[in-house]
Amino acid sequence: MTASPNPAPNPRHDVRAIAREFQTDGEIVSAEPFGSGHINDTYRIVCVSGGVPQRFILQRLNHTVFPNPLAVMENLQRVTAHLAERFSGQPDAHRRALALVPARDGKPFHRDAAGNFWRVFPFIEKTQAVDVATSPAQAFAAAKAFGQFQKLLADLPEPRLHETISDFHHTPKRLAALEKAVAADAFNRAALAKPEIEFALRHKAIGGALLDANLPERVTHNDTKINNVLLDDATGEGVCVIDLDTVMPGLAPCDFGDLVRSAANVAAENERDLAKVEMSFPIFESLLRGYLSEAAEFLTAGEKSLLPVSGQVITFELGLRFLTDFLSGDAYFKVRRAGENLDRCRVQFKLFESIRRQESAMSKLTSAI
Ligand code: ADP
Ligand code: GN1
Ligand code: MG
Repeated sequence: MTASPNPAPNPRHDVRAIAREFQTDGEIVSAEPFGSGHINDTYRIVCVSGGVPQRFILQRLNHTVFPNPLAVMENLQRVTAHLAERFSGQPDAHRRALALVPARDGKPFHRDAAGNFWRVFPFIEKTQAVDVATSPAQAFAAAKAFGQFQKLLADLPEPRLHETISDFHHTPKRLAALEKAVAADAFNRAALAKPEIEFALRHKAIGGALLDANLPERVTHNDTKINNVLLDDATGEGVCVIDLDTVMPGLAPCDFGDLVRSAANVAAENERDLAKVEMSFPIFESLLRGYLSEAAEFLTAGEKSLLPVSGQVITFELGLRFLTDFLSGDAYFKVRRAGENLDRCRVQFKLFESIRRQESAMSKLTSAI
């Protein structure tokens, strides 16, 4: 399934005028909402210079979600520069690392009069982002790209990256946030989500499975859903890892777990027919093989042994986050319809059960590789 357009471009933003604040050549001939990310406002811009069109991504950083935009931009500059250096000299190097187009004043972002932070990236041509993996080969390619991403960033020079969202994958704190939202019930929605709230409390024990394992801190992506890697139209290979706002210190199995959550679910993230939701074992196997094709050389035995449970943890955690957002009036994740965050939560909890049922098979396979 190819990423569908974002539903609600914000009419308050004059995106063409904002695009003109960046060092792009020529006349801006179009600016359309693009992609299906849940957080930022993303537009595809076409500039024409000397009759030649060139495409860019123009994006407003969601500063409600990322309270320190300068820290995000600093991380982004360091990470993209490091990746560019690591890919330099290799075939297709210019498509492999996300790059920033500077603003006219030389800064890596433009701040508009309302205080919004905007940035521009060259559009990575001849690629697609998919919301659901359509084949094991596609899952392998995506997981390999994220494994390579962790590998290439292992020697990012000091200092430690900023934590752009604190406790992002701290599942017990996510549960505490849910409990707070239930107690406040600010939108009178708790009664609509009684079974889901009970489910969350019943399964809280899974929350510490990665955090309590004393794993090494690494530079991780933290948002490895499958539509955050661009796949080559011709070869299907993972070309470029994108959406780098959450790249920060983290745990390697969290990245693998989010891949399982997003790519091994055969149904859409907001599917209403829960009978369709399950984890595909062949996709899991391809994710594992793809990820390990790059990560096996640096993972510790402890990290590797937690890969089979990581999908459960991150799926449970995202279920908590969707539920909390539903109860809090949909302030965090973009929604296209009323109740969408509750539907998304139900999908995650159903998927969690499916992943859990397959735990011993996943462990057996992981030990055998
Ligand atoms: P969000 O944080 O809202 O998910 P993303 O940075 O992931 O925002 O961008 C949303 C979507 O825009 C991506 O899933 C992808 O489809 C598309 N996209 C983002 N950057 C690029 C790029 N440089 N080239 C091509 N497509 C891109
Ligand atoms: C968000 O930005 P996007 O759409 O790639 C979210 C992830 C969730 C994901 C669920 C910064 O990712 O944590 O797993 O939605 N990103 C942030 O689809 O919260
Ligand atoms: Mg994204």
